[in-house]
Amino acid sequence: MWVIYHKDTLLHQTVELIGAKLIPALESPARIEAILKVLEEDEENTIQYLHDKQNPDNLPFPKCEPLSHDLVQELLTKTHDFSYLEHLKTAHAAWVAQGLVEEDDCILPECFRPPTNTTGSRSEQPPEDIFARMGYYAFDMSSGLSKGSWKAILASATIAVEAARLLTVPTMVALQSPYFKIQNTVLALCRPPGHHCDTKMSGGYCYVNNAVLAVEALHHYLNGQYPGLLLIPKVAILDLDFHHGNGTQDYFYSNSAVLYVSIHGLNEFPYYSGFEEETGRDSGRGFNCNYPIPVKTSAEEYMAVLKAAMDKIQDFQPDFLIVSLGFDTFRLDPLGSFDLDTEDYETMARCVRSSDELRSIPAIIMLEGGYVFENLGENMKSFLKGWKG
Ligand code: SP5
Ligand code: ZN
Repeated sequence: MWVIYHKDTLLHQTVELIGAKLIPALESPARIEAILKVLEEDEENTIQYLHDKQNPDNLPFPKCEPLSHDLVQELLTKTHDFSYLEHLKTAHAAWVAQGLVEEDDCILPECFRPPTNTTGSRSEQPPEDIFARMGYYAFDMSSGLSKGSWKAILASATIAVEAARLLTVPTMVALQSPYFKIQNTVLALCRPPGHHCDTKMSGGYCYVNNAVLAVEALHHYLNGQYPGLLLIPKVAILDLDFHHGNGTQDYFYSNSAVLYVSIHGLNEFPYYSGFEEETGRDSGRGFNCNYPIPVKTSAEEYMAVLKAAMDKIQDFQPDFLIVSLGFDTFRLDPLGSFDLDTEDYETMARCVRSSDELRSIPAIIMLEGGYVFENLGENMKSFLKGWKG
């Protein structure tokens, strides 16, 4: 398995309000470290360390079009609000400069913009006050910013874009590499996660929507490869995180070239989306599919739902598949309530790859949530075992 990792993803470290308690955020660097450790132990994995600028020769694929930082910026500004990105980049330093917090502190929103405030244009605008801006650009208290957050957000975005590049490496160039072995899956170790983020609001530990970026990056690379043609690939996004990916759904809601399918906890965070009747808008109607399922759902019940979801995806005949994978469906997860155990992830992945057709779709497995870091590595290993068949 090709695995993409960047050490800067570890730089983001925040606190969050759960219940009425301020605690170190469950979405921690330890999550990635735990997964990476297990992946590194298996020599069948090829881990691409994106930060390893010194050693580009250990890549098993040709560096035919190196990923540029500019491209990540371009795709970010294409998909997210510019002032929002500026805010993510500068807010922490601005608070420190104004003496509101110490450099090692994390900053959190205080006051959100009430959706019922319809008094006029001023309330629509981001407030001048940097303290107030945190609430304008967030929808919950799980989206703090630390000193290293922006670097981590950028690294996470870069991993998503690189995953798309690796899936679209031009075949002719690729075949000239003695190392090349055809792979159709890339595992993107994104952190922070992305699926709760829309174009201008962070929440649920998400700041930039990595799945959205990956789709845009697929467009970019495909069209760069075949100039003159406008290729619009069909992309299916299968969201297996315990929580509904409101941000991803929202972004593609009117888009018939992207099918969003999500299985998630009924009446759970983010609470205001993820219902069955959300099926898409305008030409996107029929291309959004939610499967909210109740607490304590067993592995057996879960797999039956997943089977239905995979039938839907197979009917769509996608050119690419993005799996937004969260391990907060694990039975011990503090934020989830399904009853899935480590071996169930193998079954889950087998189900995602249960036909020749499904197996042939080039795919990005993209990390979203999952908070029992002690079990994350084994759960990922189990999923990849089922994926490889
Ligand atoms: C990426 C991701 O998994 N984000 C999830 C963020 C969830 N944060 C809020 C958790 C609130 C938990 N409250 C438990 C209530 C259970 N009914
Ligand atoms: Zn989640």
